[in-house]
Amino acid sequence: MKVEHLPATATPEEATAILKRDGAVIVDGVISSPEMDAVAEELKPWMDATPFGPDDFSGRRTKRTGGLVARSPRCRELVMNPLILGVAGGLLSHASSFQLHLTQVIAIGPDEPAQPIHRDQWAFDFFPFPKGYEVQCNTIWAMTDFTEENGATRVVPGSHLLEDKLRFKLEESVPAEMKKGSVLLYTGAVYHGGGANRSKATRDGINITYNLSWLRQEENQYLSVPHDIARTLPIELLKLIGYRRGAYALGYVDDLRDPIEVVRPDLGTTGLGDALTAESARAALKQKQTA
Ligand SMILES: O=C(O)CCC(=O)C(=O)O
Ligand SMILES: [Fe+2]
Repeated sequence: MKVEHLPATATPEEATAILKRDGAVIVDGVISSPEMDAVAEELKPWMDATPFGPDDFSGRRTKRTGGLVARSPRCRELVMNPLILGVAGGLLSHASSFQLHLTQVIAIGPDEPAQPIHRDQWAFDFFPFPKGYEVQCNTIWAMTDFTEENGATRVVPGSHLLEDKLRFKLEESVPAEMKKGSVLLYTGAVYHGGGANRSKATRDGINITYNLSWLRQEENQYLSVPHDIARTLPIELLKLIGYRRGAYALGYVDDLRDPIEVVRPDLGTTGLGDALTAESARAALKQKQTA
């Protein structure tokens, strides 16, 4: 039992198939080590200014730094990565669209004990979603190498299809070991948790997650991204952070206006049916590959 690795040349379909089968998959080297160092440099002042967590679940030796769309142009690229969007679109294709759920650097400090094993979808007030109906596609980008010793995320492969509210011992999970620049993808239903950090250095990962557009976002993107910054973002990213309707009508503004009009009045109403879908994510990937 381990988390399967794919090369960065894998197609979204290949990664989605393993994600659906195992509840988790690692794509190696999605960006290079120097590219990740550049991301880390951009994030450092924000991470330095972040306090440690307030409770055992957040981690009292762990720092969680959010607001990454507003704070880090390089993280916007990670959020919009075509391969990742293709996988998210594939996993969540049973709904009409998906959106950005949260952005958060998770820096697990030395001597932090393991986080309790959990499902991320428990954030939705522990609603018992039907088995196989995934509501989230999650990523953790390795900012440092992830090793069992330094607190690599622990995963219970295949557990996305088990009963809800189970309790697992750490020995029943495996560490998602990977190199800096690699990405762990895992579903909202798979049981997992941050590992214990027994090393002398911090384990840094960037948690970027996506969820179905009819659910509430964990990180409030409208308040985390000031309008002055939102105005400057690419349209596809604006839509992804929620400036569009989810399903037919969710999230409209006053007289049935498209929410994107509020920050980009120049665009006018783009109408219904403009949501980011698995299909549009795949088309964007193809466009990038042939460019
Ligand atoms: O940092 C990690 O490896 C995982 C953290 C996690 O699962 C969470 O905070 O929900
Ligand atoms: Fe989690």
